[in-house]
Amino acid sequence: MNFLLKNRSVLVLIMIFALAFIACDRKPAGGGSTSANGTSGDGGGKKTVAFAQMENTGPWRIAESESMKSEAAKRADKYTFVYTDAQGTTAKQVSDVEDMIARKVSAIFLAPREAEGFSSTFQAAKAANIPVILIDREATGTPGVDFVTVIKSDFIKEGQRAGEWLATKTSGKAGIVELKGTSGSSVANDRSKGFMDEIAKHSEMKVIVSQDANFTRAEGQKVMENIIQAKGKEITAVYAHNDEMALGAIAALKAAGMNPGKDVMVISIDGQKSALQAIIAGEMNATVECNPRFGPIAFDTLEKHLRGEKLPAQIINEDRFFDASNAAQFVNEAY
Ligand code: GYE
Repeated sequence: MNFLLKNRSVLVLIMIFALAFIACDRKPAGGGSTSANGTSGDGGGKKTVAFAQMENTGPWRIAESESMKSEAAKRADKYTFVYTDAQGTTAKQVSDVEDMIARKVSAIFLAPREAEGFSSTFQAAKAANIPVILIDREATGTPGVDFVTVIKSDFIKEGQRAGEWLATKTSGKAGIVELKGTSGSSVANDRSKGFMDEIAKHSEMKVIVSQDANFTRAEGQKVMENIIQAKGKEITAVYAHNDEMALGAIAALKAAGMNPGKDVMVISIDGQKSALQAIIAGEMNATVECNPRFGPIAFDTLEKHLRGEKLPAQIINEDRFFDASNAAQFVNEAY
């Protein structure tokens, strides 16, 4: 009897161990390491973290993507990195994020192309318990509810700084062309607002044409060519929402025999290498920095969130200002 009892308890023990072993071998919900065919989760102790980029054209965005990728590579012991490129289409970006949710990634970084269009995606991520951190642009929703937080520059301040600088350099008198970024983006709205608020303080500063050129050099050039045809010498300044459009405008001004940097002041935002080079060459006047190197702060913020730290609604990057006084000093470190 004693012998039998002992044997039974040994058997029970073996069964418990066997069950525990099976349970351990099974990954928790969303488990499984990333495989070539795309199913993923938190296998092998690593978390799969995804970045939904809106497009990957122009030095700013390429620098942002590179920064995210290289930071993920530095932390490769902890994360498997998934990257998607929506190629300039908000609808594709929404479906990219939906796919990430379906793959049960552990966290999503999103650089939203437009402010609207993501609310149901935020709900789906929330239901799946996947934190979403916005980087570089805002999207409509409540931080701490729809997404964790947003890391970005202060776009209104960028516009104000550009307006203030132009007012000083032109003694408050200018016929300005405004080349706007992608319509529907939080950046374009804020960069316009900040600039307009600032120049409203000067009765002889006027925006004579304001047009969307979608943040690209080619569109900046084309739009500027048409504006030069219509307005010619009325134009004494260009305010572009990014360096790429400013460089397009500079090409158009030069082709029309006008003198960018001298007869026509050119100021923009970003601080990419070719803009600093244009400042050094005297064809562009200034650019407000908007730092694209989000990798370190994005991953640090995610880790704070995973540790349960409370995060602010917005995390604002500190940016510099480049003009003829310091462009040469910073050109080598620019992207
Ligand atoms: O200035 C521009 C890019 O969202 C802050 O988007 C970013 C802007 C940046 O295409 O060059």
